[in-house]
Amino acid sequence: EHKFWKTQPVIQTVASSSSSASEPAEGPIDPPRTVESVRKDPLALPSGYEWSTIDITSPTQLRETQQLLSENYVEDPDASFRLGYTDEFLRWALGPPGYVEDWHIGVRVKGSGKLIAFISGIPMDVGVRDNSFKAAEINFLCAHKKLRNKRLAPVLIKEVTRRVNLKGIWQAVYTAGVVIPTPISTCRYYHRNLNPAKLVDIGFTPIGRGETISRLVRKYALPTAPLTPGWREMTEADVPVVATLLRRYMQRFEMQQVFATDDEVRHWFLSGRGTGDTVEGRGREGQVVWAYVVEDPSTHTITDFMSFYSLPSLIMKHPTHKSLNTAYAFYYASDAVPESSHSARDTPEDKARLGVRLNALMKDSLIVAKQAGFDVFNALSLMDNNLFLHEQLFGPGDGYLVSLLQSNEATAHGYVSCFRVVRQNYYLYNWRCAPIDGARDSWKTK
Ligand code: YNC
Ligand code: MG
Repeated sequence: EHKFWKTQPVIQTVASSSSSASEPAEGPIDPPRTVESVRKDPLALPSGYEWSTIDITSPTQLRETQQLLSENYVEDPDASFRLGYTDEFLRWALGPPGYVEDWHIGVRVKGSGKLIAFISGIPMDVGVRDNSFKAAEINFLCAHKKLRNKRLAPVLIKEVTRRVNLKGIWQAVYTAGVVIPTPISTCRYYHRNLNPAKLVDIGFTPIGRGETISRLVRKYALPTAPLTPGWREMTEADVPVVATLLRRYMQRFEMQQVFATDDEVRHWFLSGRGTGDTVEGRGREGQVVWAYVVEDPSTHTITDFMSFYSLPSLIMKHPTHKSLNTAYAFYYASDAVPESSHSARDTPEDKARLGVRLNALMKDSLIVAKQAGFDVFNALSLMDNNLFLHEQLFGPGDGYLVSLLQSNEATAHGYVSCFRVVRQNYYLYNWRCAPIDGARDSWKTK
């Protein structure tokens, strides 16, 4: 069992809660090391393959990576949907301030040069309870379908670890649909239907007995323009105040991405906005991230911030529909929380006040996403999302499409069937810590 993972500095077993007094403190699992002690030469690959660092500023190399992922990355169990990362998305996700080119790692076939595997890291500051540390966020681990079950993944993981260690960084964060040793947190996906006719047509939303498309259309109908006074697109000038609002809000959670610099805020919320002209309500050509603020019309104070990103899924088995246009809730912040509050210490009044605000923000996000042509809006059960998921008609991903098709109850609750990753498991590498309740967790994977 877990021949590879049992050799790694990860939490191996969940400690029993009764023994918490005798538990070691939160912190690194491995003893401290120096960069000099890190091996200098790359891990050995099976013969016929070679390492190849991917330069994300090269359109050709970006395209090769996009191609590998679009044919071989995460899909649902019957291969109906596959995550459809675009070139623009990869440039955004892999290129934050201070990114290390060396951490974008490809494997090619010697001779032909064909890219057959990939893994990436980006630098990230992580906060876990009372600690914060530099880490790598590991993502986009992918091996070509013909090279599965050959123990290539452990080689990729060890190589990215080596390259991260060479920069004096000893911790990492990552998420996966699979359960390996040992999740520190688990979140569930929720889906909000924006385009009932299409979602039914492609088999994403089941239509129960006694249900009709027109009833679903009525149920999920939205106004055509945002409702909150002062809601507008975030601009460059908003970066410092959004950064302040976000840093304060993130302290509510037990584990977070720390936005240490304003440049990171600028990157994550403004750089992925595409280059083309805005088509009224429909976004720009190649737009990945969508970010909004609420500016109080009388005081001109920025009171709230909201964002989501676009990650389409490829529809594999439908004659006409090829892409499911999916928006994913990203970071948000609001001043409707007490100063230096923690979500676990909210009073019922705090929760009620914040709930009103977040419902308004999410509703406006759904409205702009619908206007921009998104079919479905996804959100995880983390941060303060539980305050709006139900009211905004999000349904939990279930993954059991067939059984849902027979179940009236499911559609009555507005459930939308899930895209493979029903749950997202959160992991830390070389960091021991007690489990974190999903809702206390606010680091968003892409
Ligand atoms: C996975 N997703 O358990 P054991 S998520 C981690 N994350 O090891 P083989 C995984 N480990 O159990 P295959 C994993 N999937 O024997 C498998 N493993 O100890 C482990 N899918 O290797 C697995 N992308 O090469 C087992 O498996 C060992 O051929 C088996 O390849 C796996 O990006 C994979 O879902 C994922 O392309 C490449 O299935 C392949 O199946 C594939 O025989 C479709 O590997 C795409 C997909 C995964 C998306 C993601 C996060 C990855 C995190 C990796 C861990 C990072 C650790 C921190 C490193 C830096 C440290 C510092 C400092
Ligand atoms: Mg393999």
